[in-house]
Amino acid sequence: VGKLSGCKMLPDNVSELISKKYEEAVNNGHLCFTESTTKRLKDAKSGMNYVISYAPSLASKPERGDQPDKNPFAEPEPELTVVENVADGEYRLLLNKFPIVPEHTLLVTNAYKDQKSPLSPLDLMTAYKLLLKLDDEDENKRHMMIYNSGPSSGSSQDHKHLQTLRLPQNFVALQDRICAGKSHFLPDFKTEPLQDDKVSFAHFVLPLPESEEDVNEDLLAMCYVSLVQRALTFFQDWAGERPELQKNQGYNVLMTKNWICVVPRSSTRAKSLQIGFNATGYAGLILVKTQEAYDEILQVPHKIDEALLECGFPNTAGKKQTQYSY
Ligand code: B4P
Repeated sequence: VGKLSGCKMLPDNVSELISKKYEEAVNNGHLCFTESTTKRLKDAKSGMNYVISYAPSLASKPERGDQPDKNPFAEPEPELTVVENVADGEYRLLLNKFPIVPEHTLLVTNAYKDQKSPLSPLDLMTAYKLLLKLDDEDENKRHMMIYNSGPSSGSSQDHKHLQTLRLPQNFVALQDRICAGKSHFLPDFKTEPLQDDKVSFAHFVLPLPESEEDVNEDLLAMCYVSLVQRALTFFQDWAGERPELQKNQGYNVLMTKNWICVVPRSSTRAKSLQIGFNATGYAGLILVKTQEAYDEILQVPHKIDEALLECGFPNTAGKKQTQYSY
């Protein structure tokens, strides 16, 4: 288990620590990696790139793992613990016990916090620092942090956790495309966050500063708050038609070194394709567990866009916040 020196957030060699712990956990059976068939697709209509991971064996997995009533993060398994004290004991860095991509990690709060609680400036900064340490331009390795918040966001565990996973090699996510060539900015009454009008679902994106020295807790918190505020507006706006959304306000946060994105969610599962999405879906990474859904998607990739809309809200590109806000 890695130890921190001084008041550093994460050990310098955290990437090596993850690889070593992952290999050990796979070998000693503490981690259940699920094999999947992956297929890259492009939806010509929305312009979205997809990586479909087809894992039929997950269809029979119980939704909350093998012990549904237990909080797995109250006493995490030592065999999955990579760093016990992250950011002065605020978090633990754990390996995901049930990954479909290798070395998928979870930043879990040590004290119990609710997964519905907003991300704190320290949550955001710790995740950003982890991304900096894991990304490797020479090796073409990029990672994404995701936070599934609220019951309609795809989360299955209520103890606060931020996930970090490696993006597929050379994958261009929707957010990469809309941030290309754009400099960092904060939205104000004149400027809205970026949103691609070709996809059907609402998503709010901000480019992060190119230089990591310009990124700090305050900046990340301001970006996050301005994006979440727009997501909350949707629940307010839809209160008449879908009153249950007021109680179950769910959204996804996605962050790479280059951008941060918030997606308001209206449900976990799409009835159309019978598939569920967590945050990864809104970057174009789609986990499929049934042959029926897999076949339908291969035939008509655009069905994913429709399913993502079904689980989100309609795109508001081109509209000022005042036109859809309370
Ligand atoms: P949540 O935010 O609550 O839920 P989730 O990631 O959507 O995964 P879920 O559990 O609903 O499973 P799903 O079939 O969608 O995160 C909880 C996390 O804690 C999960 O990662 C879970 O594996 C992990 N966990 C549970 N018990 C644990 C324990 N005892 N110790 C350590 N970790 C524990 O997805 C199946 C798997 O594929 C999940 O790992 C999910 O994160 C991953 N996944 C889903 N879509 C993906 C995609 N497009 N690309 C790559 N990975 C993807």
